[in-house]
Amino acid sequence: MTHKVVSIVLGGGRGTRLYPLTDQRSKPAVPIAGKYRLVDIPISNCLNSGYNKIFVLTQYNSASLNKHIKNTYNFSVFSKGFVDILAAEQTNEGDRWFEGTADAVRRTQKNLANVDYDYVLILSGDQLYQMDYEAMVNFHVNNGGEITIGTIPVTAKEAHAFGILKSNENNEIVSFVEKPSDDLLPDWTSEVPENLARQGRNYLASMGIYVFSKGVLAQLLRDNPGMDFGKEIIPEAIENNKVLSYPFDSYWTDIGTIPSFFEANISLTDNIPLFNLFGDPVFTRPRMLPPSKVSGTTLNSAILADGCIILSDKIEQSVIGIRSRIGRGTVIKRTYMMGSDYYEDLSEVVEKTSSQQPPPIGVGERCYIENAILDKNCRIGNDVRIIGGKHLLDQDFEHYTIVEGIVVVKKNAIIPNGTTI
Ligand code: ADQ
Ligand code: ADP
Repeated sequence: MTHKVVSIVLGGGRGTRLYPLTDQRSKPAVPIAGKYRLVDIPISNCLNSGYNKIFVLTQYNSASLNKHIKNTYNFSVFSKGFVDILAAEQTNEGDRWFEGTADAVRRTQKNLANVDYDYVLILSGDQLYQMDYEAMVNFHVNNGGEITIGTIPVTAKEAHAFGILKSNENNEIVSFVEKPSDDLLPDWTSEVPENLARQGRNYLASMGIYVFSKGVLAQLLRDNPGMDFGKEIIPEAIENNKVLSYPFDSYWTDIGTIPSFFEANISLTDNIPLFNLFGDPVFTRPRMLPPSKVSGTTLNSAILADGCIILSDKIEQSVIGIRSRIGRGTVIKRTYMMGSDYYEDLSEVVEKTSSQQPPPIGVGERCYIENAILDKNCRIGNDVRIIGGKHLLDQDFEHYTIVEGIVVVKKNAIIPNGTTI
C-alpha cells in the first residue's frame, strides 16, 4: 500500500566542509558526476520511490539552485507533486540561519500544513546512494515504528563521524551516541553478519535518513528545544519513543567533504562502479547540448558529459563535465573537471588563445593535471602543471585551495600559462 509521505531534503548548513565548492553556490547546487547537482541524488531517490512532495531546506537560495530546481522538476498540472526550496532567510521568525538540522525542520514545518501526509522522510543532501524509500516507510509502518532510522555497518575508522547505535532482535534501537570519541568506541560494537565482521564493519551507523510519523515529529520539535537530530532529538527519542533501525546494505557514501566528494566522483570511472548511473534514472536538468567531440585522445576509465570539445592526449580515471574544452597535448588523470556554464564563441576563443589575457575557458595545451577538482568556468592556460598529492600542505590561495592533497581550482579561476602547482 502506498503511504502518504512528504520528503524533506536537508540541503546544507554553513557548507564549510565543501569549501571552496560552496563559496559561490549553495551546497545542493554543487555539480557532481559531470552533469548533475548534489540535490538531484535525494530528489531522484524520492521520485524513483514514488514520493513527489519534496522540500529542500537550504541556508541561502541561490539563483543557480532555483533555476536548476525550476527547470528540472516540473510536474504536470494533474499531479500533486512539487519540489520547493525553503531558505533560512525567508522565514518570518527573522533572518537567523538554521542552527542545525532539527532547527531547520522546526522553522519550516508550517509549510507542511497544506500538504496531505502521514509520514515525514528526512534526508541528507550530501550522500551518494540509491535507495527505495518506500521499502523503508513500509518497514516503519509494518513494525509500528514512531521513528525509523536508516542504518549501515561501518568500520571503527569511520565510526567517529557518525551516530552509532545498538538495536535488539526486533530492530528497536536501544542506545545511540552521536559521533563517539575513540576511547568510547570499544563499547559500541554490534553483532553483524560474518562477511561484514571480516571487513571490520561492526559498528551500526545512522545514515541520517529518518522516517517520522507525523504527530511524533511535531511533538518532538515542540517539546525538545534541541537544534540537531543527531545530537539532541534522536538520543532523547530513544528513551521515550519506538525508534527502529532499518538496515541498508548497498553502496552509500557521505560526500560532504572534499576528499569524500572527490573519491565518490572518481570512483564512478571504475569498471563496475558502486553507484550505478545506468540503473534507476538520476534526474537532472535537460540541457540541449551537442554531443561531445573528441580528437586524438586516449580515453581510459573516463566519464564524458555532453557538449565537450576534447583534443587532449590522454584522459584517465577522470570525470569531464558539461561543455569542457581541453587543448592539444594535455594529460588529465584522477581529476574531476566540472565543465562550464556557457560557451565562449569561436572568435573569443581564438582571440584569447593567442593573447592568453585571460586564457579561454577550459584547459589549454600541453598541460598535466592530476588529483584535482576543477570547478566550473575555470581558465587554465597552456603548459600548466597541477599535481596534487600528499606532498602538498592544506592551504587556501586566491584561485585554488589544497585539501588533503587534492588541488581544488575555484570557480571562474584563472591559472596563467606555465603555472606549476
Ligand atoms: P552529520 O552529517 O555530521 O551527521 P549534519 O551536519 O547535521 O550531520 O548534516 C546532516 C545533513 O543536514 C547534511 O546534508 C547537511 O548538509 C544538512 N544540514 C546541516 N545543517 C543544516 C542546516 N542548518 N540547514 C539545512 N541543512 C543542514 C548526521 C547525523 C549522524 C549520522 C550522519 C550520517 O547526525 O547521526 O550518522 O548524519 O551521514
Ligand atoms: P548548468 O548547465 O550547469 O545548469 P546554467 O545553464 O544554469 O548551468 O548556467 C549557469 C549559470 O551560468 C547561470 O547563472 C547562467 O546565467 C550563467 N551563464 C550563462 N551564460 C553565461 C555567459 N555567457 N556568461 C556568464 N554567465 C553565463
